[in-house]
Amino acid sequence: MTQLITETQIIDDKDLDYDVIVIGAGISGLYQLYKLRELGLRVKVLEAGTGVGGTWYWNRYPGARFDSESYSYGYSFSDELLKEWDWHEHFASQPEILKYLQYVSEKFDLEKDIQFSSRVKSTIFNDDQRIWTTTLENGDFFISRFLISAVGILSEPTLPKVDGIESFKGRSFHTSRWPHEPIDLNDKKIAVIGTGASGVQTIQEVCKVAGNLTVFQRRPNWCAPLHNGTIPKDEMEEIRSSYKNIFQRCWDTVGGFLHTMDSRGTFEVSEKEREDFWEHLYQSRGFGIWQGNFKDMLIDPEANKLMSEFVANKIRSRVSNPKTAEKLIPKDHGFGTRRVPLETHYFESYNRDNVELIDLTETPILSITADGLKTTDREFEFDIIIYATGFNAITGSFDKIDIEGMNGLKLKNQWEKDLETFLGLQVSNFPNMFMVLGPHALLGNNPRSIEYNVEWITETINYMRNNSYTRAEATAEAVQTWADYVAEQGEHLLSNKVDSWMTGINTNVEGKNKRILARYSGTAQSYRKRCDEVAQSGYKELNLS
Ligand code: NA7
Repeated sequence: MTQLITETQIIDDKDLDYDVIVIGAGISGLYQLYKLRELGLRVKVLEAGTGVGGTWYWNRYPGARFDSESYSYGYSFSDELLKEWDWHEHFASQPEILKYLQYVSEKFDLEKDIQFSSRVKSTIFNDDQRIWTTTLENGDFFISRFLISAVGILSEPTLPKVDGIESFKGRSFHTSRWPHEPIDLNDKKIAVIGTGASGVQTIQEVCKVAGNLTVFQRRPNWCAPLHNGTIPKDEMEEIRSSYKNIFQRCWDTVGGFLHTMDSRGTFEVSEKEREDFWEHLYQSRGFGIWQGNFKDMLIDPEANKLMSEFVANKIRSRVSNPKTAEKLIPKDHGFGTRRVPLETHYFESYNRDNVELIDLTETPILSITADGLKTTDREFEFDIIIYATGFNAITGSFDKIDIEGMNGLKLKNQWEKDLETFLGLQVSNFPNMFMVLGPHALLGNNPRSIEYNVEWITETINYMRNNSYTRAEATAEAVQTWADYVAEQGEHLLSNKVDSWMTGINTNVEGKNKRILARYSGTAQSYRKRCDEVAQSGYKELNLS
């Protein structure tokens, strides 16, 4: 009887506002919309920004650009798009990337189903009716069968936990909240706090025009040369004719990059061969030095130590002041165990007269003041403060939304206890919610992972509709098995033994001080194999009904 009542309460598809609500209009959300439309579904994408682009809409700081080769990062799904779009740099800058995503959106007429300036405040699942009710900050709400988060893994910026941030009289910006209008940096006294990938890109650009640039560094990162270059028309034609191979290569590598680990071990070659290989990688474009190094470099501490010393010597050779050079060499983690920022004359920035490096481990920041910043050692005056202080990564954008699943359970609370998902795509207790790049999904060269995630989710929804299913919820056993697998795959990696956003650490966020496995760190092949098996078995682990 209960069963019958529950059945009759399930809201009919025609009474829904939409079949699917997608949160976010970045690379994930745009493609998700495109794919769901192919199924003939009614989809609404809710986007907080005023335009498409996600990460590439928000991160407008000077110098923002890809660290993956442009042609390996764009969408692969449309031959027409590949034919039409020309990349102008091997590693495109933010304005070009944003233009690309706007082009995609226009070409496929996506905007008509995207509602901008619409930040989602809450979303609640009703199990009797099998619907999600998603409410915006302005109070508008939408009822849908499915909810798909496409919120990005690095989209919730965090500021340092120091006093006085509000009191600063000059202008200040987080890198990912850079204003849309041009900012005059010429001859200004500028501070950059933070030396991750965003800080490095900002510093090497801003130093060229600033009157004075003071860099506040807590911990240095291992950076390596990007070796960017323009792509002349004829080279672009060559790239275009190789797209099939390019995407096949990305499909075949463990992280979806064009680079993959060398089959040799560090100690299987002579010292000369090793040095020559590293020199070659250091002179080569992109992530090869990180993702295409000896196969044991990110696993074997001794191999990693040797590689780190190689890069340390490069830094020493590029920075004139030996004391500054030592400060720029990481001492608390080995090369490649945190995300490697790729740089262009970053280290040479510190040879300029207008650039000063402040080591916050020696003289921590006490407060931001009306005129600038105060450390334990000095007071500084600035016109502009740039916070390149990172993100509440992976779960931050979920935490920002009040997501309520079965029996009033909040996603935030569930994940605070155990950060667990099924394939990074679903969470138990949150039926009909799918995630693109959720925790423990495949990361790497993200657009490659995004395309795979989006296609898997689309197929799943298609299967449900074809079989008249209206509810999908990952079983607790399936979630546990995936959590165990993620733990096992991550065990041997040195990167999981250091503090970084990849291990869930952010000193500016309450409770994010304990290392966890925030990402899946196995291979793309084993990730996709597992997802494919789930689909082929008729989604048993999703408990469809
Ligand atoms: P990251 O890589 O998280 O870097 C943030 C930087 O800010 C890092 O150097 C931090 O030092 C520093 N930081 C954070 N909080 C503080 C405080 N309170 N005081 C001083 N310094 C601080 O973020 P990014 O935006 O650079 O890059 C994120 C990802 O985007 C990147 O990995 C790419 O995948 C693209 P710490 O190392 O914590 O000592």
